[in-house]
Amino acid sequence: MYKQYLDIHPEVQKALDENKAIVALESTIISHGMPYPQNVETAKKVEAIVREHGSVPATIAILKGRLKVGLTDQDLEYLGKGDDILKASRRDLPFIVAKELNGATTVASTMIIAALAGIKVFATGGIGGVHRGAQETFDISADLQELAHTNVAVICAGAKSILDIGLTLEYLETQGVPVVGFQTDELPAFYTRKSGFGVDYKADNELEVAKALKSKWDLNLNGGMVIANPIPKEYEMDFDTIHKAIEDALVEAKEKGIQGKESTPFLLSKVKDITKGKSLDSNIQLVYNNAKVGSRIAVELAKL
Ligand code: PSU
Ligand code: MN
Repeated sequence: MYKQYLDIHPEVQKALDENKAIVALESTIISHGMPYPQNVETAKKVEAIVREHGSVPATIAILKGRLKVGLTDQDLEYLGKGDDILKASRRDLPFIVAKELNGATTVASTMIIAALAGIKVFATGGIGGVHRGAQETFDISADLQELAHTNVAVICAGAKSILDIGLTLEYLETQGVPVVGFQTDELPAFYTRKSGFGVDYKADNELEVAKALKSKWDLNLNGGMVIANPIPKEYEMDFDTIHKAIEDALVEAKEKGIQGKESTPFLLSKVKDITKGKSLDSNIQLVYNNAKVGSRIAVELAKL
């Protein structure tokens, strides 16, 4: 049934047929997470890095209601520039598809579409989580529920402190989602390598992650896994600088009454302005690093 909604790029379909390594990539980061033209340049380079490390990239988005798995450069350009691209999480999919609209997929909806296509590994920058103040606002990203249920591994750079990292970890524990540190005992905090929070397990290499994924899914333990890969040291931001920028951005969001799906894009863009673009440079580099590790994990998984 669902197949009639999917457009799988021939290169991705070939890789699926031959059981080759594939890495899914999201599009909210392109349309709502970074400014033009850096967003499109980054999206193209991420695909190139995935290839360099042995996997086929499959960037996911919804174009005129079609669930696209694998995009052309023109599609990427359109997602980066277009002004009619909705941020599409799980709850948005039915209407975007039925009304034949355009949607940039979040971590949650990218996982859904990747799973429909049969892709098991997905690399991105950061996942959504439990927002600070969620005790009152109830702002908890749908990404966490998706991780609880959908069988896709997500390689990210940890949780940034626009979120309540402690509550995000509690939520993931309750939902049975393993949080794995890639070559680290400490959960990275996106722009920085340290967060002050530990991970559940440390993986020393890609094969270890692949084996744990295979065990999880062989045992019918449905759901995803968070593989937290720290930003390379040379691109890390100063902890106090980024912390202050995030605090200021949060104050402004509150004053302006920003909420719901606008919250994450607003905070990312404010933090970028406050840091005079430095946070964007870090953001781009950590995504590249995740594309590399994600690609290598997919290669190992395809061999098991
Ligand atoms: N974190 C980033 N960049 C992003 C996002 C998160 O550093 O672009 C996007 C991802 O697509 C993620 C979404 O799934 O924001 C979470 O949004 P929300 O909190 O509204 O669920
Ligand atoms: Mn939210």
